[in-house]
Amino acid sequence: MASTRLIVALDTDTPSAAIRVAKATTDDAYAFKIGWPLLLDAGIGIIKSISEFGNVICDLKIADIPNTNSAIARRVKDAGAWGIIAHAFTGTDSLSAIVSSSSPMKVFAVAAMSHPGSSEFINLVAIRLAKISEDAGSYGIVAPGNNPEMLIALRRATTRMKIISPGIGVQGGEASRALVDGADYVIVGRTICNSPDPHQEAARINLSIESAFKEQDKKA
Ligand code: O7M
Repeated sequence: MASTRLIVALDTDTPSAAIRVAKATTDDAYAFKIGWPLLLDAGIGIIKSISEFGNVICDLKIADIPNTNSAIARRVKDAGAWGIIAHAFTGTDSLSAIVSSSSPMKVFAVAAMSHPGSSEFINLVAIRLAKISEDAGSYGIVAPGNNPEMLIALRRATTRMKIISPGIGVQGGEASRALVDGADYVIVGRTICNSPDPHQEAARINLSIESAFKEQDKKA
């Protein structure tokens, strides 16, 4: 669904559950994020299976030398992914290698994270990581939706790149707040995947986003 700002993280216990959630939320999601647990359980063919229901962003958080990064990116692209996620801390050359090997796949780089341990190192260099991401030609960055100060700072640091934000729901962030603070899309996993009705939960989040924007327009 093109107009939604919701990325559903398919963090389920089994591949069949991931397919079930993707099918149920196909009209609610801008994209589906799949990560290591699902890829290890199901194999790379899961990218094609989930693509039937929407854009797939493959979250491998790649962090290697340029040559290895390119080799990974090419395989993910050939498997049919719409987007890929890499770490920016490995430097401009490593990230540029992914960007060069990925087109037309979108590359998102991690600039800051949402868990408590992120304050020990990665978030201390977030603005530098955003600069590396931009210099490497990334399409977007990952920034925490449960850390308003960090999200606002990263939004100020980059106008060109899209921002996708996890940390919503279970990790304390609120979808509409993150979008107002500068995210372009929010990533939601457990709140949707563990719900007895994933479609209803995703629709509720989309509705809360819509009403927050209507409220903002009224104030403007
Ligand atoms: O909504 P949740 O908390 O159940 O899931 C959040 C998802 O976002 C989950 O797939 C995490 O791996 C991911 N994520 C974070 O929670 N925090 C981060 O800092 C970064 C990510 C992420 O997606 O990085 C690309």
